[in-house]
Amino acid sequence: MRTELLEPRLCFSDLKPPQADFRSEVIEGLRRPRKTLSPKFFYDPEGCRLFEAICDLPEYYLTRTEIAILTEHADSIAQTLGRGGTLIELGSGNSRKVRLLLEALKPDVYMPVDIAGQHLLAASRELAVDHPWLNIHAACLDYSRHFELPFLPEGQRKTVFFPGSSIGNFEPAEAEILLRGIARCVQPDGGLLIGFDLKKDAAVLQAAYNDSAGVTAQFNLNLLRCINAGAAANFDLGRFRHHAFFNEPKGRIEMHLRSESHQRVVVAGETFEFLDGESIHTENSYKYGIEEFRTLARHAGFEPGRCWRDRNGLFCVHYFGV
Ligand code: AVI
Repeated sequence: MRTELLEPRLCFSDLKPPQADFRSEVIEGLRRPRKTLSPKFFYDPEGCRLFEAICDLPEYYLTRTEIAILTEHADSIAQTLGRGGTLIELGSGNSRKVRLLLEALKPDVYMPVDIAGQHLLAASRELAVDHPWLNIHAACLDYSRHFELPFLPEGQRKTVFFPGSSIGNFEPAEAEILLRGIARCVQPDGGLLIGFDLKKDAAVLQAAYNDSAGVTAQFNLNLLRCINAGAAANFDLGRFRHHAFFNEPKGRIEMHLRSESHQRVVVAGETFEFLDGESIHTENSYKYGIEEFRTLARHAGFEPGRCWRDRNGLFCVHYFGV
């Protein structure tokens, strides 16, 4: 781990996994009988840019709705969480949402955690300018692999902020493991403030992942560009198509990249064959009922606290204690 003090109140720790792990994870996923790639690989600088564009799309209600909930209820959220302590944000991206809570929460330390190092650093620098009183300790790491934050200050109450329904991108069993890791990390008196997308009409969900401007399609296809650059591959982006649908029995949106023809692709020296119409499964986005999510969190060692929802019942921000 490399830790640098960049400014008096801004520290950066780099625990990013090596590039070799990216290649081996990609190859392992493509060797499966049903080809799969992890959605965590979407977020190179271009993927981050495209994701931010998705968040502003009219069909993608998630970000807008969560922001409205955080804005409207910032004070009551702060009352529930308490002031001070360490606020750890998982998948902090541009740190747009935490800005809505910082003045109400006044944490002693804010720790944004993200796998996209450049993006994390830029967002942390901007935040430091806008909140000169705030101690920021940014950590570049893959929180889906190991949930350990070794540099956390001892004896301070810790709250994890995990917005954006990113929990929905984990299989329920993996989500439980991640939540258990978070519960361990915030012991003995901390908690978790988490945003998750609620189950709703399939047409609304389907539209959110098939926007008319085609930004989600670009975001999905950009994954192949990342693999071309980072794993010496020769995917032809024109020969794959974005495909997203709501899988009702599983309660999730599935995103795929469908091969438009029978083709071969070389990745790190290994040849992979794609049949016409065969797909690479690139993302699941699980949608939960509130009780369903509470059950998951209880299994991971949390006690449900307050929750805040929008009037249309689209999205939920929930506090859990340990
Ligand atoms: C980051 N994550 C919560 C988004 C989602 O809705 O599952 C990623 C995304 N994929 C397509 N659009 C947005």
